[in-house]
Amino acid sequence: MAPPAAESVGIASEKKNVVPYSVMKLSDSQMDVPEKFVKAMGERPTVAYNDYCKEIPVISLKNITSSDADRARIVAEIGLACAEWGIFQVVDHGVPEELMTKMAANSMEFFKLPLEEKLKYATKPGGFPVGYASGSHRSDDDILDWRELMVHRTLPSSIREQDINIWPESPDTYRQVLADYSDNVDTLVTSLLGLISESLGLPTDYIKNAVGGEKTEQKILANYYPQCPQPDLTLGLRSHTDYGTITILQQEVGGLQAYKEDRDLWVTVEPIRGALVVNLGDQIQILSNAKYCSVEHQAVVNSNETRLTLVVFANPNSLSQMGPAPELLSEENPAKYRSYTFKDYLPICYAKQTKKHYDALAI
Ligand SMILES: O=C(O)CCC(=O)C(=O)O
Ligand SMILES: [Fe+2]
Repeated sequence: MAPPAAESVGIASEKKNVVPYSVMKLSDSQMDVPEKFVKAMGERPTVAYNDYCKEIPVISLKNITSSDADRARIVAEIGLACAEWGIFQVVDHGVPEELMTKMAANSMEFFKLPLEEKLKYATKPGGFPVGYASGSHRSDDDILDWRELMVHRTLPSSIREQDINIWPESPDTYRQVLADYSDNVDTLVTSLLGLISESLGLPTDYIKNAVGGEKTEQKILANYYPQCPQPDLTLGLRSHTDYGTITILQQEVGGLQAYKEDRDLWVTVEPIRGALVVNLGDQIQILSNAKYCSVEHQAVVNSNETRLTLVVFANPNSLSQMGPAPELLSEENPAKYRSYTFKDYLPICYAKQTKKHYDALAI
C-alpha cells in the first residue's frame, strides 16, 4: 500500500515543518511504514525488542549509607558496570514506584490527546527543543524515527519556574507529578554521581561539583513509540550517545538496546518492574579519560505493543569547565580530550562532524 501523505495523517499544513508526521496516526492507519522512516540497511535493527540480554548488571542501592563495607561493595559493582557495560539497571533506588506509575500514566494520557491538542505544545522551529515533536525534533532530518516525544526543562529551579507555565495542564496532576519526579530522580542522580566518583578514586562530590553543583541542568523526555507494522525496517530512536553525564530511563516494554563494542553486538535491556536504567553519557567518558564509556544505544519498536519511556538527562551547567579530571591523569595516562566549556559541546553534537561527538575533542 502506498504510504499516506502528511495531510492524510491530519496535520495542519502550517505546522508541517515542526511535526511532519504524527507517528501515532500512521500506526493507527495500519499502512506500510512510509519511506521517510525506512532506515538504511546497516542501521536497521538486528536483535528483537524482547530478546533480552541477562548479563547487563542490575545493582541494588539498598545499603549505600548503612556501612562502609556495603558502600564499598556497591561502589565496586558500579565501577565494574561502568567500565564493562556503560549501561546498567538500579533497584532500591529511592524513587517511589507510585510516582513512577503516575508519571507514566500522565505522559500516556498526553500522547493520547487529539493531535490538535498536542500541537499546541509543538517545538518551535529554531528555538531550544522543548515541547512536543513527532518523528524528530530537528527540522533538517532526512530519515525520521518511529516516535513521538515531549521534552521539558526541569532543573535548575530557575529554568523550571520559567518553563512550568508551558507544561500541559491536563491531566491536572501533570505539572506537580513532573516536578516531584524531577526532584526524586535528581536525588538519585546525585547519589549515582557520588558512587561513580568514588569508583574512579575521586571524592564523593567530585563529579557533581565539576558539573555545576546545584546549578546542574536536567531535562525530562517522554518517548512514545507506537506499535509499528514493519519494525524491522525502522527504529524508534536512531543510534546515538547521550551528551550529558548520566541518563536515567524508565520503561515497561522492551526496546532499549546498547551496542556492546567488544562483542560487536546489540544487547537489549530487559524491563524489570520498578527498576531504572542508567546509561553513561559523553561527559563521563571524557571526565574519566575514557576509563568509562558513553554507551551507544538505540530504541527498536515492535508490532505487538506501544512503548512509553521516561528519560531523565543529567547535564552539566552550561558554564562548567569540562575535560578529563586532572587527578586521573599521569605520564602513563595522558589526557585523551581537550578541555572546553560545556556550552561549546552542544554545537559540536549538532554539527554531526564525527559519528561520536567526543571524537571532535580528541587530542
Ligand atoms: O526510549 C528509549 O529506549 C531510549 C531513549 C533514549 O536513548 C533517549 O531519549 O536518549
Ligand atoms: Fe539516549
